[in-house]
Amino acid sequence: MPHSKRPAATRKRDAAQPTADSRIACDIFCAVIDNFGDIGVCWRLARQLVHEHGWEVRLFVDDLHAFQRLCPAIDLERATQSVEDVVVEHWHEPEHAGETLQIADVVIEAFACELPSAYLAAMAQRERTPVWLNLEYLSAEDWVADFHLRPSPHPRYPLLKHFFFPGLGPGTGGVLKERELDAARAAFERSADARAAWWQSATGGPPPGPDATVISLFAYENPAVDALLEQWQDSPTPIVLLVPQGRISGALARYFGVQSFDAHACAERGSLRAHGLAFTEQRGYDALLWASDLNFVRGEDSFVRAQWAARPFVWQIYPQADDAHLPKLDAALEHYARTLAEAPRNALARFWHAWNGNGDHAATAGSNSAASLSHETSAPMPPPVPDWRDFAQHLPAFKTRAQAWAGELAQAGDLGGNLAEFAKTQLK
Ligand code: TRH
Repeated sequence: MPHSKRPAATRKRDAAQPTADSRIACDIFCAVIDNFGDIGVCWRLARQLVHEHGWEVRLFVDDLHAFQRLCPAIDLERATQSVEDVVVEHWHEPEHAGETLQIADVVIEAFACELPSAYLAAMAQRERTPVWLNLEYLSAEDWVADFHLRPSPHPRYPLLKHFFFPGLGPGTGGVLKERELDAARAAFERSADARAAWWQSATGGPPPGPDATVISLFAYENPAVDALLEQWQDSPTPIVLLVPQGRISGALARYFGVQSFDAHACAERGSLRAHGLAFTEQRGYDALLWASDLNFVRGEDSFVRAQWAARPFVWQIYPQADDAHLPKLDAALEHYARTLAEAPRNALARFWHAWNGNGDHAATAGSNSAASLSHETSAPMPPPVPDWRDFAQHLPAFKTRAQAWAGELAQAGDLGGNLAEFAKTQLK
């Protein structure tokens, strides 16, 4: 079953746990639309299928630059390379993957990217029909469980595609979680030395004292950030802000009146001390979440990692046309905030919505009088202001809930394991 012409490196299984399905060959196709989430999810899944399930994985990706940001071992010049026992193919044009015509047992098209037509035709010719999965974007909405694993016959070829839906609840594909993740977090939390080493390498100094609230900020450009920085500056207790270099860095630079706010930047104003951090290799991002008391995350993969970090978080969802993302934000809140008491639940919803620019929600919830007023007078609505004091008073409740939620989420199962199990049932 394995790909016949694999580089020898991929056939080595020293690092992998050999399992019953160790000979399954899998091709993952990833077209990078924007940012890091597409490749972030595919890279995580590829590694997991190799190292936890013993599969042979080729990852076709069309943007090696984006990939290299979270995996510095990627060589931009190489068409084919083996990294951590995953064969990485630079998918340079739609037909490229068809050249080799080595069709895998399991073919995953990520996020509805289109398979090369020659590859698709060869899939139909293969003696043993491959298992074909479309890995969808994560949504916490209820309909996801109904559509998860629905088959869809190809209109021309005798091929069946199944839709694999990640989700936060039972009956969905779950979300990615490596087997050793909880143990790695526990080890970091237990070890004062590991934490001190992390702070030294990330910020050049020791960890802050226990009275400080440590906040990581991974975000898109956001008009609400200035108001939040001002509130942190005026906070009665110290705030230490950790900002990985990226789309929000310009706002920090403007706020502190400096040229840029990239790695190694450090600035203070009032109670707020902010550090610019280097964008790390993907595994390194988890430690930032573990080192913080509160995490601002975005998109898909960091949103999931924040949940496994079992700490309070604020989600900036990937914005879509016509506010199509807002029901998804509410669906996530419904799961995550389900068992919170009314006051913290409402404060959480207000804050998340304000951070996502949704003044309507803040007005409905009665927290943003400026927004309510302009609604009545039909003047253009000012950007909603996230109310830090309103949110921060509930941090202990959010912390307790975050810990319980990580346990609940685990019940949906790990996406990599769920996907491997399903594929095996189809390969029989
Ligand atoms: O980069 P994103 O905004 O990606 C988004 C989402 O996936 C969205 O759903 C999708 O539609 C859009 O892209 C096209 O956010 P996300 O999903 O959190 O991905 C960020 C990745 O970057 C994640 O795998 C973690 C990783 N990362 C690092 O490797 N190092 C770092 O220092 C940081 C901050 C992140």
